Amino acid sequence: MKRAMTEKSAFISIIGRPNVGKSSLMNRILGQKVAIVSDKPQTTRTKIMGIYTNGGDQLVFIDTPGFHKPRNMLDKNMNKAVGDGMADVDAAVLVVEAAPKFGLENGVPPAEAELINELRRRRLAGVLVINKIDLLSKKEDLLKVIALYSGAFDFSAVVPLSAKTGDGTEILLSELYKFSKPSPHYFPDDEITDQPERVIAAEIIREKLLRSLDKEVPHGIAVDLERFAERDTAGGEPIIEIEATVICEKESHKGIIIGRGGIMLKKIGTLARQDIERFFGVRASVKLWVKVREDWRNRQGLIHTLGLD
Ligand SMILES: Nc1nc2c(ncn2[C@@H]2O[C@H](COP(=O)(O)OP(=O)(O)OP(=O)(O)O)[C@@H](O)[C@H]2O)c(=O)[nH]1
Ligand SMILES: [Mg+2]
Repeated sequence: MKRAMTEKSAFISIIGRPNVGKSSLMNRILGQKVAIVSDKPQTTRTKIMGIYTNGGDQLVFIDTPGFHKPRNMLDKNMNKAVGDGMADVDAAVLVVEAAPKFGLENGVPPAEAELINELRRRRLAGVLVINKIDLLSKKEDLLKVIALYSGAFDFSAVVPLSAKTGDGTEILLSELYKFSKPSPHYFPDDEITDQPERVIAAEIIREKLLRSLDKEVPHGIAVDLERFAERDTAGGEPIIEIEATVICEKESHKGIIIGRGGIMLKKIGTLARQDIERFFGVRASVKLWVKVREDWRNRQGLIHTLGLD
């Protein structure tokens, strides 16, 4: 059968400082959560592909870790993933906040300035997304952000939106379709991410850890998925069995993660199981252990084992 539509594709990377809502935006466009989200900066640690197919158009998004000043080897790997995520794309979406917590009196902040330099160096087209407009109380603030960034780079479009409410995302999509070129789709039309199922499961567990823990504990956490197996129960119902080790940096952190009488770890396991069941559409069981690996974020071998390079 011949296809009536011409297929068009574009690769789009999503860049910006930590916590501005890059992953939220990609999830919102895809209509499904493929990248985890939390209120802690540096939630995303590797580049994550999200594939959006709408009729003849296929937009392949690359969500990247928040670009920040590196403090350890993991940070350096994360910043490198940002660069890798900008290679061979048709355009980049630079995400900033509508009402940033820091002032803009001193011009474009260093993280964004560096990313804009990178756009120039790579001769990449950029679309500016001003996210979190639902939090905006003063319209003038938005105008200031627009003026500041428009003066710093010739963006193809400036789109204020809210990844939370979905307001403005259609406008963004209509701008991004402009980068599509006639080409067969790179991925099957029903595929939405390049992440293997076991990575998705590990990430869901890490999301629950990030959301349940505070202070310096979340940043030093990794999840090592040891078992991901699908089997049928005696009743013939499919179930996914997951066993994972939570890696942390200090004995004191281990205590916090487990909680009094194991209550915290149990809560995290339950929250993760519920999300895993929702994502995969079958029952799941989640068993968690906690291990200390001192300073793992500076050990390339461990970073590699955990798939974070
Ligand atoms: N109010 C509001 N909150 C938002 C919006 N978009 C994202 N957030 C919140 O902002 C926080 C960070 O969102 P993420 O999507 O994880 O941000 P990110 O840019 O991917 O962060 P990193 O992966 O750390 O770089 C979360 O608490 C989100 O719920 C929005 O449009 N409005
Ligand atoms: Mg993210």
